Amino acid sequence: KAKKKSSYEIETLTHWLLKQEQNGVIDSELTIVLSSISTACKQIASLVQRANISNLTGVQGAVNIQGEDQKKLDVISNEVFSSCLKSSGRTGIIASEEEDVPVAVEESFSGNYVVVFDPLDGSSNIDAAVSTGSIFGVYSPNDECLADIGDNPTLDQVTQRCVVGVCQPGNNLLAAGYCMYSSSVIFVITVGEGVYVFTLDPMYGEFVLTSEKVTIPRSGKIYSFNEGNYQMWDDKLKKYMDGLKDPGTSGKPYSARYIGSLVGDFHRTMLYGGIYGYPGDAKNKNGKLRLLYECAPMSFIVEQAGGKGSDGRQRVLDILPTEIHQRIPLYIGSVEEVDKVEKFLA
Ligand code: P6P
Repeated sequence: KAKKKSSYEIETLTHWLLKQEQNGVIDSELTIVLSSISTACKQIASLVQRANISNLTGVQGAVNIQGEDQKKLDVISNEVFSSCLKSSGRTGIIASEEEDVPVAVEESFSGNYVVVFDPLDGSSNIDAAVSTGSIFGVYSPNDECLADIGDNPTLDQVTQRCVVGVCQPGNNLLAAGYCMYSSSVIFVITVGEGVYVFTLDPMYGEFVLTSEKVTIPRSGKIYSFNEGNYQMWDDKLKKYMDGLKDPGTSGKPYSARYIGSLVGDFHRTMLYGGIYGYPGDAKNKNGKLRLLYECAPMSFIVEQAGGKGSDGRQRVLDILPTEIHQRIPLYIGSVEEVDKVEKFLA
């Protein structure tokens, strides 16, 4: 007889991960990697929520490989993520938005998973306390990429092998997720069997399961683009955008919602439906978002929720990265909405 679930029985992320392991969905090494990622997110959540108090707003005074001013919290969040992953002992290679090249993790003694992450996406919003987020993806260990590298490999040799180990298509993702630092701290994860949402209970610092097998509506009349770039878009995209504002037979045009923080805009799109887009434009033909640690993890999640992630022509998860910080245009959200923009762009 199935044990009756008491109404007070709450499922924490730790419970949930152990259940996935017991059910053979993930192995014990990956369980530890994902648990260490959730620990990093809790630490970043507390740093973000106290940023103004502990004087951690503002810039670090350095510029990252993206040519963006690194915020103090960008650097600290990257260190938090890296050290949590290294101390897990199960991570072989990490690739971060904040690191010029992938890093081979010395401390790894088993598992050797490849973890890609943007430790604090949307950090330009921190000073105004607008939602930000951490995004991550986990690939299978790529042992052969560091095998027979010889006794004293040069840094270049190791780096080259790591780039090979990291550059995998999103189809290879074993797990992906994000943590949104907003009015509440929301941890979203998929290990390939649906999307699960956990909310941080600050009373005892645990992520508690609040939604399971989340599905995105097939359509939605919310669009999330930075229309400030309209003049630089190609005519097909302008036509699509103009059409969204036409009340048409329904008498109601689409609504525009744009936070300027991918995790916030994506999470709302996944729950309410609609489309988020960061198109290429005349100045940046590949747009702004990075394939490896922004577009691919978000596309894995949205597909697991029954949605679609495209670069305007093809499925994001089919794209093989050729370099770790490569950018692609992104159109992601409800199937019918992404289909619609693809038709205009064809
Ligand atoms: P723009 C934040 O810098 C980010 O990478 C995403 O989180 C966000 O969606 C986008 O860039 C905002 O870019 O050009 O509209 O300010």
